[in-house]
Amino acid sequence: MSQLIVHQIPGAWGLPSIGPFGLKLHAYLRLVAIPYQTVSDATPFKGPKGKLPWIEHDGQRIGDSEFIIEYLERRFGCDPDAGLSAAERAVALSMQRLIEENLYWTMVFDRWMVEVNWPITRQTVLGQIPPAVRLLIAPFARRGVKRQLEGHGIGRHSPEEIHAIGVRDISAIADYLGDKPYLMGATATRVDAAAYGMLANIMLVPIASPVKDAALQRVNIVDYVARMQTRCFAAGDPSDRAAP
Ligand SMILES: N[C@@H](CCC(=O)N[C@@H](CS)C(=O)NCC(=O)O)C(=O)O
Repeated sequence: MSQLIVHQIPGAWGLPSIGPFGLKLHAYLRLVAIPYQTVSDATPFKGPKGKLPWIEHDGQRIGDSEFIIEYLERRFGCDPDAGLSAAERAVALSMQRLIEENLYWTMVFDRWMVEVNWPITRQTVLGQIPPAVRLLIAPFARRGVKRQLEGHGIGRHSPEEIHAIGVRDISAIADYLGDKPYLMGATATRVDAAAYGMLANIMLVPIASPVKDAALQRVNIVDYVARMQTRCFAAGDPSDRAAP
């Protein structure tokens, strides 16, 4: 079996990927102990969906973190959600959608549209692109993201409204987590990989945001992110191990 290669947004700020879906995949792969290697791509365009992350494995190229995880579960027989009931799976999926389809866009807004954050995003998220080219294409990339935000709908709101939306999502995550170690109870499941990938990319990065401030004020979320970090990364780098 060939090595699993993950194409991702590069790591920075102490995170192995500063893309929430790439970091989710790192977390998932470590939860299920599948060895992998990463390649940081300067742009998302090479991937089968034109987005990052995507993987190469056994001659196949698969895009989208969810489709990648479904492939891995079929291919490697892993299933961190095996202990969940159908009703619990439904709740986990709803929570994941809140995180990936709503909270995500508030993070994109803060990184790309908030003036004080833009130079940091340009320097780091586009950091693989040679500086002279980066300065030329950065405004086009930024305009593309603005169009995505408007297409989603969230970009039509004021900054205050967008931040209120993000803060509500953070509250919902914190209230649902309560005093459980992981979102669905005692064990980490798929949704925790998604939640960690997003929350770490909001809370542990030098991007100013009221959404980040709200998350940092919820002690259970701060502890949860630290718990996931230890759970997933304390054992070292699985790319050092041989492929199964
Ligand atoms: N549903 C996708 C979302 C991936 C995604 O939105 N990736 C972003 C980076 S975090 C991307 O590649 N954006 C570039 C673009 O949209 O042009 C997944 O789960 O992988």
